[in-house]
Amino acid sequence: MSRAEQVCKEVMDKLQIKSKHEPEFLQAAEEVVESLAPVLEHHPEFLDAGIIERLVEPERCIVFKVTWMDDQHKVHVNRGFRVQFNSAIGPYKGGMRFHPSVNLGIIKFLGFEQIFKNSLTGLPIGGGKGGSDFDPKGKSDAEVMRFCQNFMMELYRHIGQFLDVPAGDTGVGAREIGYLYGIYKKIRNTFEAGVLTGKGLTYGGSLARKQATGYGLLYFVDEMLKDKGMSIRGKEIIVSGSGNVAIYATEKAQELGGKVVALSDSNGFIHDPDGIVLDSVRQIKEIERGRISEYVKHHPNATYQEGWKNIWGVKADIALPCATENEINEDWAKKLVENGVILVAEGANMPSSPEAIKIFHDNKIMFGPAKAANAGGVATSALEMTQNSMRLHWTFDEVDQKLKQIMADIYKRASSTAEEYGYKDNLVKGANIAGFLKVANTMLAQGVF
Ligand code: NDP
Ligand code: 2IT
Repeated sequence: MSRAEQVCKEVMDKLQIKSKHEPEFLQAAEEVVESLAPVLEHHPEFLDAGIIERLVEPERCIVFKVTWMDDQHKVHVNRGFRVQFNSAIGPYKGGMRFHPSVNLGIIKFLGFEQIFKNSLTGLPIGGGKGGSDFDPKGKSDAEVMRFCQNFMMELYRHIGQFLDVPAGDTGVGAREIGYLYGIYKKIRNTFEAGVLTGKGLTYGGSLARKQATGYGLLYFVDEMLKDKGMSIRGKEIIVSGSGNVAIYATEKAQELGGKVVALSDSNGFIHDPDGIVLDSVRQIKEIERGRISEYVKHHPNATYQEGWKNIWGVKADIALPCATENEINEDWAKKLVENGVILVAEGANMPSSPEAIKIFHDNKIMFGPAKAANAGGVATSALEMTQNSMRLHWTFDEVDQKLKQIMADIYKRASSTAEEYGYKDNLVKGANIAGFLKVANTMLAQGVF
């Protein structure tokens, strides 16, 4: 075993013990650390500076109580989190997730991924993530507002435009960001627009941020296909989820000539062989905050099936997981391959298990990993911060063009890095290595502390 392999093994052995109750974080760390041995062979200075040991330990984890009152005046207590993982290349940056499954391990996995994703964007943002086990589903606007206000009552002291800039993620959209920003402004008595991104357009939000993750994913897919002499036109596509990422991935896929035939939520999935009518989905999910099953009432050719993971049994050319982590396991990956899928790209964070990724690679399926493929959201958040600093707005087209260029650059960097290190066509390795190099070199330049 080389010195590099030895160090990677020791770091992971220690982490397995220290983080044994954080399986998602261990999964994310394992994949990155496993990718790095060949890089470390060429860079003993990273080993001397303890870069790997330092990378897997968050700079700061904040866990706090959030007390709020529902509409019946019943008192509830939730847990709030902010993990400030790595600030080498810029202020901590990453979304906040409100979902009952949230715990420290989930936020650590998301914050860890964010370090490399943010590095890949080429923009000056460090890695962080936050959230709460609060479930916004079924809550009134007033309840969500009271929760957000009480959440910010503690979070405000840990964030700032030059310190840590949260945004949305699962369960946190424009409504929540509005409430969070309003109360932050009140507590601080200052209009510090750059402290949050994903804001409304009337108070410092960027055009195209709402669309950015989904659009960016399709720009990335377009690059992957173009590289192999193919295009999205005429391809049948399945997209899991029906939230922010899924809706705008579907919109761009349709614009590029693809046919999206299935979408899901956490209850089940719809299959529309005529192609999904996005206006109906928007009405149900964005306006009524309803269930995807309602779609079939308006579209008699479409079918609804309980069990959201069964969406991976639908035959298609392209699969875009855009719901949540570990939604594609080994068996579903085999099913996708059996059904003739040619490309899988991740809109969600870590939606494919390591075994699933291996199946895709072994079967020469084009695979776009989350860190690269869904980086358009956070990249556009960084563009929102830029506009806030300049105190001006770019047009939709200007932001969209920048996003397209960023996604093309990420694709080129991930694929050329993969090739350089002897992993041609393995974008998992390419993204991990390219994302790592910028952060590691910066940590080296900044010294040991
Ligand atoms: P939303 O809350 O807008 O939508 C999530 C969607 O996934 C909903 O349709 C939800 O269904 C469905 N879902 C199915 N199973 C689960 C589950 N177990 N846990 C949570 N959701 C589930 O979130 P986003 O679209 O913003 O995020 C989706 C994924 O994309 C996440 O992995 C997120 O981390 C990632 N991401 C988001 C970015 C962003 O800018 N928003 C940027 C980059 C990545 P239901 O309505 O039934 O809950
Ligand atoms: O996972 C992600 O990259 C996000 N949820 C977006 C983070 C951001 O700061 O825009």
